[in-house]
Amino acid sequence: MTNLEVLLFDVDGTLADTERDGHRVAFNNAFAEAGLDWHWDEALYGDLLAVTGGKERIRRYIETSCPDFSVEGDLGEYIAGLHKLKTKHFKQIMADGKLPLRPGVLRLIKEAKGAGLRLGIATTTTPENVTALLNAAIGEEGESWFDIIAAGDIVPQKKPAPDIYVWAMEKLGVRPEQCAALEDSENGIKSALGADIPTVVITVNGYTRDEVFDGATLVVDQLGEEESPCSVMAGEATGIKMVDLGLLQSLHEKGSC
Ligand code: XBP
Ligand code: MG
Repeated sequence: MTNLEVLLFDVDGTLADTERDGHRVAFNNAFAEAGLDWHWDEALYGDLLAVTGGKERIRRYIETSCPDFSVEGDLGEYIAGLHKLKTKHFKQIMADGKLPLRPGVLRLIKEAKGAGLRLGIATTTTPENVTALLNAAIGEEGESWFDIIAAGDIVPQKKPAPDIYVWAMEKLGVRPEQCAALEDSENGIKSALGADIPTVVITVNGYTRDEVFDGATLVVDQLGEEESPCSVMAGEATGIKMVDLGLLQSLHEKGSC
């Protein structure tokens, strides 16, 4: 049996509910600033979330919804410029402080840190976005609570490829059996399982509720707090109010025996 030593957190949808009112709005603000008449409503954005990464998502939209769109020069450079604008708007939305951490996230982070576990981030989002979210939601010391921040284009292939988890574990010098991943999406769990992480807890959100989480250790609606208990949707944990370190350790023990 291998002890649980590291918690690896996804960001969007897991640490905070950032997609609908954060990223989606930032994309639309960037389109407006660039003089484009594109608008991603909630339903369209839900479909586009199948593609991870903002630049990749813009390209998919052009290919599927605006096939005649053309620019002078290189399309990849144009998309990169548009995506920079989007990052600017996302950071502003974070600085406005309207998107808090999801219930139970801060509780679990503090508990794990206090117990001497190491923490990491494994996300497809741009590193600046992670900094902006942690600064706004935790404070300037937020980033320093994490021993590794693995984000964005540092790996060639984004989730569902396992690369970002593999990269984070290599930097931390740990094996998958020492880790648990916290995710919110099908692309996320595929990535974590593809990296051989044995314990994967899913907290669903409005966009991912109906996705398939085969191989998940536990699926809940949120990590939960004393005053807002979680609901278990799949996994061996009946009657729990929240996902805490003790629960993660016992699930990990069972899974890695
Ligand atoms: C979810 C994503 C991200 C963001 C956009 O990331 O797919 O791409 O929606 O971020 P996570 P960028 O792995 O944290 O769930 O526009 O910065 O690429
Ligand atoms: Mg996510």
